[in-house]
Amino acid sequence: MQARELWFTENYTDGARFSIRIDAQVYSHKSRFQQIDIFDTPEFGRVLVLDGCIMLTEKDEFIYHEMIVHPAMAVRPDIKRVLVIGGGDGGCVRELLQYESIESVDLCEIDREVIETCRRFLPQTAGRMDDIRVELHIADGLKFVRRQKNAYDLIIVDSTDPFGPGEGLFTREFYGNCYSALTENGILINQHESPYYRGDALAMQRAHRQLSAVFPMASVYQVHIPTYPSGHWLFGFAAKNAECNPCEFDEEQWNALGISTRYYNTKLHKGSFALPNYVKDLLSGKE
Ligand code: AG3
Repeated sequence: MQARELWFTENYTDGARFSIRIDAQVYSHKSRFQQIDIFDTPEFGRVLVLDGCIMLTEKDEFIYHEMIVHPAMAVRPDIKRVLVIGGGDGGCVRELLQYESIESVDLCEIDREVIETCRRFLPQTAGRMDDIRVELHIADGLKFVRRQKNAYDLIIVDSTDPFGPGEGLFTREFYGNCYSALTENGILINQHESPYYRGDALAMQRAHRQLSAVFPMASVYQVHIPTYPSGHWLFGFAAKNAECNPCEFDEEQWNALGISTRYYNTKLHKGSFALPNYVKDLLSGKE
């Protein structure tokens, strides 16, 4: 008799889906905010799924977490105080802690159960959240950031898609509060959705519009993440200083830090800001 195969499927659109074969369902629970699932898979290792959307897999999370952290750190090596909003899996925290120059990392995650679940089942990302430099805040990022003024050199918005608990993290009001929470030359990095499928592209256009309304410099860079819709994903890079150029930085200085990365390097950093024409058109509102 043939063993029954189990598959997890994320629906991308009415006409496209992505499936991964499952060895075992490790955890499944509905928290106050969302459905949390963990699977073991032969192709991607352990996988974290929130509300039916893949958040990370052990095999490709390094791409996302390196690229959401290192470009800002290369451009502003003097960053000392960092706020991560979302990011309860700990992947951003792990990458940030590679910098000895960072003094504190505040992690503001709305769903305590995401942190607890990742600590239990995903040590690869969550393993460094107990570091002395890290402070956990279980709170709504929207409200948390409203109370901070001139407090952070870098804010990283490591959110879910703009539905459910992540929705408020794509609004102009939120970006405005981030602006005030940042120090003078502060930088905001956010997960900026995909330009490819229509629904994702609309969300990413809206995010760019709202960010550009608040920050004098709002740009976008791209990254390849095999387990996200279309594999083509964007991050936003916004700065309070209009003169900030995310492609102008001292490559040698970053390389001398000896930070270990499997995806990021300073040449790729520069290249990732070169965008396809259709993405440029989407961003300028032409498409
Ligand atoms: N943040 C979620 C990215 C969006 C994925 N979307 C999707 N699969 N439809 C990931 C958090 C990793 N720290």
